[in-house]
Amino acid sequence: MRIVVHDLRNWTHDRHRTVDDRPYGGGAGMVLKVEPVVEAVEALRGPKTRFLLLSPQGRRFGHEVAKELSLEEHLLFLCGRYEGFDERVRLILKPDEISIGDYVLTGGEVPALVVMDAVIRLIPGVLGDEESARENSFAQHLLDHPDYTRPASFRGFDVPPVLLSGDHERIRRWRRKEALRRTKGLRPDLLSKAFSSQEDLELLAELDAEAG
Ligand code: JCZ
Repeated sequence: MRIVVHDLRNWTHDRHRTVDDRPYGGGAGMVLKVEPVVEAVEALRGPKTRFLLLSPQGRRFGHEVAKELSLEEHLLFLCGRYEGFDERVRLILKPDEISIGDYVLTGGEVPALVVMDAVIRLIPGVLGDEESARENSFAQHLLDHPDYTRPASFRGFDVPPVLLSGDHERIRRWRRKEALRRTKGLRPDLLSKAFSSQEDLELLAELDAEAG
């Protein structure tokens, strides 16, 4: 894998290497100029390039999009600053526009890093087997189960005894139940998307039966 950062100013033609200008119609802030952006992207994109633009107007980035992008040969991220781009950038380059969430950042670089990090960990062989097995968690629309490590007791807070039992089947079932508990409590919206096996339905019934 190779990560390359490009400077838009390399595709300017004036001696000040100008990439931004004032918006037609007036108003605060600056807009990225159409010529350097279009020329840069045309120079950098090839037949196998997936071209992405990070902005709050994009479709929402999540696990499904990350999986899709992890299969691509070449990703090209266009990161704006200031007020964003001359609209003709979108009309000419037809980017796949992506948002990492409903908040406004100062530029597209941080969103690009977020997308890159989420995508890179899904590329086969980038992380070890143990970590990639955890892909299952969000793939199944569930939050992770709680984890503990030594010591077995700290300030009166004990590790759940089942985790010390050595009974792998009981541990697996406990973890699944706790993942369901967390998801039900913190992100019920995810649970409604999750595939529920017969075991999940049993575990959810157990949670319902618990007091509190
Ligand atoms: C350029 N401001 C690019 C993207 N999800 C999200 N929030 N904020 C952005 C973003 C903000 C920007 C630019 C100027 C992306």
